[in-house]
Amino acid sequence: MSVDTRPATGLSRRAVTALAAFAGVVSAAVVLGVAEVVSLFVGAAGSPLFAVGSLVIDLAPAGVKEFMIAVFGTGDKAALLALMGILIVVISAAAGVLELRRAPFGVILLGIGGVVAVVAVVTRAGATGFNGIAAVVGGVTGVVVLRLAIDRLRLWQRAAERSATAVRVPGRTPAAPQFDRRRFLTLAVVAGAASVVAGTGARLMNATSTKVAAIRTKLTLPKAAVPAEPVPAAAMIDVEGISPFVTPTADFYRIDTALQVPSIDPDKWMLTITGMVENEVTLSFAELLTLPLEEHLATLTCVSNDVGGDLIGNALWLGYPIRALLAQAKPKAGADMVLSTSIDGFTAGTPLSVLQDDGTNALLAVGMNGTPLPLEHGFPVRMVVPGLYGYVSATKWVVELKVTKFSEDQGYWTPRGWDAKGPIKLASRIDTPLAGAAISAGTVAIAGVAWEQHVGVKSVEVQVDDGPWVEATLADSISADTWRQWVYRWPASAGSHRIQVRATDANGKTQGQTYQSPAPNGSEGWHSITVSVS
Ligand SMILES: Nc1nc2c(c(=O)[nH]1)N[C@H]1C(S)=C(S)[C@@H](COP(=O)(O)O)O[C@H]1N2
Ligand SMILES: [Mo]
Repeated sequence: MSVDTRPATGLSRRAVTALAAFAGVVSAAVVLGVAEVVSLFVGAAGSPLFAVGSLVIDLAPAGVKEFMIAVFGTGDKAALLALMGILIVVISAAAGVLELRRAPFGVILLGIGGVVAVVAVVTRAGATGFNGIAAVVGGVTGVVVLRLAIDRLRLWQRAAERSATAVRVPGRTPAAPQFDRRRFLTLAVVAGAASVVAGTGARLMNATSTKVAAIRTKLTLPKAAVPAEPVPAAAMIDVEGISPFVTPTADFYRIDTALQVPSIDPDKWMLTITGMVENEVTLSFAELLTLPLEEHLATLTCVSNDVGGDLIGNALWLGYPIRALLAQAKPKAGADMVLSTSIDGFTAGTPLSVLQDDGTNALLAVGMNGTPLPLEHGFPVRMVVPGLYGYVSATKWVVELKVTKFSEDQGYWTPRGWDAKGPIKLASRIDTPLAGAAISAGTVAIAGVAWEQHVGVKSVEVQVDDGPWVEATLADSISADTWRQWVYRWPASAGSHRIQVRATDANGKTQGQTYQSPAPNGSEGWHSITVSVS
């Protein structure tokens, strides 16, 4: 009788190497998968795979590029990606083996890969440092997974060795190696599979938003049939620190419930007008662009804007009057609301009468400050309704207008504690000096903005400490739909001072002092700051 000396759960050196290589490949999948998923939130430009590819293209000497094109023709990009894939597998497998045999060089190798990914991402055209977060998070997660996997592999290896040398009872296998084997395999398989599945899904979504962003960049909007007048100099006050009369798009506040910005291909966009109408109307993006578009400046405000807050911006919108589309649809008697729906399910309930009013420039907007709407501001089409808070009117990525009744339908925020109707309240804000600022005695420009869209602001007053209310100088009003800038030149004396502002609207109503928080229908109260003068 011969004795079987093979360990029951033994691991040859070659098997351990292969498993370490496998762990390395899994950790690379984790890097890419996690980065892809995080890119959903920090922007598709955060996705490292294509960023590294385009970095390689940028850095490759001309000769290499020509060689690639000569050999692969129009398949050169696919060939590059395939080559990158092979390189990633080989390098990450090597990182796994290195981590097992020469730790921490495996982690260092993987880390270098992560750094290359971050550099590639942040150096791409249009990318920001923020986009780099995805590769950083991916890289760190990958390193953690590699370390854990290699540790577990070592435990498994040791347990296998122990059990191989132990005196063995026939018919019984030691349990320890199986336990460690399971721990290693579970980690590697679960991390690998989750990364591949989630990463692939995220990549598809990122590819769509990259594609839509490219379509938007190439898009040229038609000229307005009804252009806005240029803003006269008298409508603007030149004081450092005051909100610019037209808010640059990059500084425009953004509020929505979208965890991921919807990506709509304008060729596939379609608006339907449904509900209580004589004629259902459908409108494609191409059709919308052939209509006589109008340009209007309008200030948009969020109902959540607290006293002194910055959830407000003024922009030049290009779009088609919603009243004209409703006229085609012919709302039926009894309807009093238009429920607009975004592609992501958000809804807003707007009074039908406001949208039909000849004096309200409610737009189905395609342009903002001279460019197509940015993706996060509703590309390709959104609503803008002067005089109403955004939550009841300014639906971004809008795809449906349902003519209905307030008694039958409600917008997204209504069952969540906000009023069904949201007319904008009269408000004013001190932009400069900043609260808590230390300033020098002498003449100090106190300046800011005041608004009550669609009603208009008639005057603004400033009070310092318990002094009298003094009229500020107002910039000219170009329409009741935009905010007005104001300034008061204050002879500041040394000491700590409280500054307050209040506005009076075109109807003669003055802002009240009593503070009200934003819910359920918008904040109220005087904006008040304290400064110290020396
Ligand atoms: N699809 C969609 N549209 C939306 C919202 C939203 O959550 N989803 N929020 C609304 C709110 S509350 C406001 S204040 C404005 C803000 O528009 P902005 O992000 O372009 O400034 O969009 C409105 N339109
Ligand atoms: Mo809002």
